[in-house]
Amino acid sequence: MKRTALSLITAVIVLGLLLTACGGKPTPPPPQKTEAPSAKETEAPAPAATEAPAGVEPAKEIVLYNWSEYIDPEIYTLFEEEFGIKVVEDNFSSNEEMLAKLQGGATGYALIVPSDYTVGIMIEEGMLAELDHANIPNLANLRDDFKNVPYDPGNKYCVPYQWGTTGIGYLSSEVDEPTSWAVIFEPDPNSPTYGRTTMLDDVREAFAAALVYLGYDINTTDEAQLEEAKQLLIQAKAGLSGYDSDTYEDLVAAGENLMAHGWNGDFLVAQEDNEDVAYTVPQEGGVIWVDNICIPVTTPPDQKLAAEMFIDFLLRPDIGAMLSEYTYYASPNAAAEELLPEDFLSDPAVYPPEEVMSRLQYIEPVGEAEALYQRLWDEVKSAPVP
Ligand code: N2P
Repeated sequence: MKRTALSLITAVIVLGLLLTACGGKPTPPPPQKTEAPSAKETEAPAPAATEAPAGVEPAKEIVLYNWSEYIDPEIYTLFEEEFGIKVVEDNFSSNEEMLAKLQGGATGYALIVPSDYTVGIMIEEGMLAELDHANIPNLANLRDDFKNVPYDPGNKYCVPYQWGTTGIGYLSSEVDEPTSWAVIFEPDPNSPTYGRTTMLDDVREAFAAALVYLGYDINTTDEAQLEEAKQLLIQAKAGLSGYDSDTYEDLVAAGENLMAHGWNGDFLVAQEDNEDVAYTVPQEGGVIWVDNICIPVTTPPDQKLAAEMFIDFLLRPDIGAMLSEYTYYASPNAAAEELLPEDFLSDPAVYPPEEVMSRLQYIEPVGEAEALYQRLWDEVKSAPVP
């Protein structure tokens, strides 16, 4: 059992000390392409008051809008015990779903967890509140490179939550390691994976897989390249049992499916149910991402204060370690990393070796081409199975 194997309060601290002594440090992800902020970004509407007005009391309940199975529920219990603040969770399956919901006027979410490129979009659209760092002293625990991510320099709006990669998970007892995305994009009716494979229900992730297989930039805005990627995604449908971003790893662990496009940590957690579940990044490459915890600009001051207290709580070394032990995703928190067990820190599926890192790309905002991606994705989804 990976999730709760250790009593974090005790055993992990001992392990952490041992690790520090051995100098066991994972490889950091490469810096992302830095772009000068666009005119639009610098003109983004000023966020709402960043400091809670004097005398404001934290709200007694806040809602966290998060990806599914992306937090140890025990963290809510510990937070409520200490601060008397209840955290209620609601889930989304993609950045686009979360974004559309907020753009549609949904309020009531004090905390959201967008990926890197979506943070960029939300800052530009003035959708995020500026964080009051005075309420988040544990920001100091972040690893240096996560204190200055290009989409949010200086953690002005968000705090990195977990990071990971996108590749292919498979049942190693039934199929060979998929070394190329061809296993998805050139479906073979004679393969055992035919009809027992899923892809993420996620526009940018799906296009990234197709584009990387074609050898194109995963952030291309070239219409001809995107059209080619669309045709490939339609071709892949013949071998798919569906699109799924929430339960795909469980279906592989159960042997119902044999392969899935998905996120590394989800497959690693599924190894608890079936040790034959494995994860790989195909030779053509894959996606590297950082998810972040942020506060929507519409959040009232009492909820914003409670949300900042929760962010600070997550940044504690023991809570940060608890989070990564549960999700099996890498932590951006240096102090938490020191408490994580050696088998976690040395797992190449969690901390990709340099050879894999060199094949990974970040998804970035594509500006006006976002609508084009969405239209082509709708066409993929509605196309008949070839
Ligand atoms: C957790 C999903 C990970 C989010 N179930 C990938 N950005």
